[in-house]
Amino acid sequence: MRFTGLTFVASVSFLVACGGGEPKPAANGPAAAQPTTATSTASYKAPTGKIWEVKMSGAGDSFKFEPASLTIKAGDGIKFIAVTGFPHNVGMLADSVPADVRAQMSANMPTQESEMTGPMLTEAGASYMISFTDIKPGKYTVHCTPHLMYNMKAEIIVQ
Ligand SMILES: [Cu+2]
Repeated sequence: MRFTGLTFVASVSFLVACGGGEPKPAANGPAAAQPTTATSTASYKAPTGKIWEVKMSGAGDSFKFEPASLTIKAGDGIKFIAVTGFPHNVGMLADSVPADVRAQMSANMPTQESEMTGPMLTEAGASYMISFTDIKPGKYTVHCTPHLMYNMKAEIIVQ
């Protein structure tokens, strides 16, 4: 009886933790199966510099970030504010973020709906802040998922 029960539990753990991959010691459990070890090492770093504002608006088939290009300094923050034409969101274009920046960028984008994508802003005045503290200088692109087909994008140049 007892032996049968343990065997059953061990089999289930194996299926859940490994999903067909190579066998691993059951002692480490599902926590050890997380593939995102690089991402989990960074923690949120609040802005220490200027807070910029970018408006998100739209009507008809024209949706935009204003300004659509912004030059900031590492340590600044950008507050994206829905004005009209919502719902909007702010997603960091993954291709614009070098591999060695992703962990910190992701950590600096709280409340994500998917990787480096903020929550939906559904009313006027709703906002989403991204901190650029400890973000390497470079050119980053954000887009709005609901209005991708209208090319709703902005370029953030971090100096
Ligand atoms: Cu939008």
